[in-house]
Amino acid sequence: MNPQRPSLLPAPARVDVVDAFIEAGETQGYFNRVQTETRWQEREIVMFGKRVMQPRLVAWQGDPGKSYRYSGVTWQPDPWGGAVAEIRERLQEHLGIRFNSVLLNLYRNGNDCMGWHRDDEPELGSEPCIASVSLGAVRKFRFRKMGDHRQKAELELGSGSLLVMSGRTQELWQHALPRMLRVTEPRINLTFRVIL
Ligand SMILES: O=C(O)CCC(=O)C(=O)O
Ligand SMILES: [Mn+2]
Repeated sequence: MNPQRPSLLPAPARVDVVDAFIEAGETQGYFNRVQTETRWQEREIVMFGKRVMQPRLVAWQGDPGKSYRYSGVTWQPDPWGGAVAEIRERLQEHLGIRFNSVLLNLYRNGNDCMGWHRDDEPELGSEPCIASVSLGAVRKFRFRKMGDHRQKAELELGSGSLLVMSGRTQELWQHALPRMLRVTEPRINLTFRVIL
């Protein structure tokens, strides 16, 4: 995939980026449709023993029965939204992978974020391929190596971009979406996954 550009992370991890997976003329339409078609939820999570609101809105869509444990909560998927289903078809054409679920995040502004984590839940299997499509505000995205946080990488994810994490990325690296307080516009991110 995308042989012009080498993987952002060294093997056996693998990260590929396509800047305009969704063309510029289509991104605003997709953003609006995904925003309105999705049942967004504001969730409470427990952090360091305290109950706090997650700093973003979230939703989960997928094939029936593909439930998913995330932050200690078991989610039953909502049905595929129209725009999200179209993006899933495009990903199948591009990657040859039929994703059966997607986690949706709505970052209302630069104050919303996602902390360091790995997408390494057992239901994703070993060496999962996770396809992340971004719409809206440009945000930084960071990686750091497990066991040696001095090894790191950073990139900007613009509207319409596709980031694909595969190989042993989830085992060896964490990723995060940091706060960017000067960002005032919202961003939607869709991480498509195959749940076994
Ligand atoms: O918003 C992003 O780009 C990252 C989302 C993410 O890492 C996740 O949903 O697991
Ligand atoms: Mn993640």
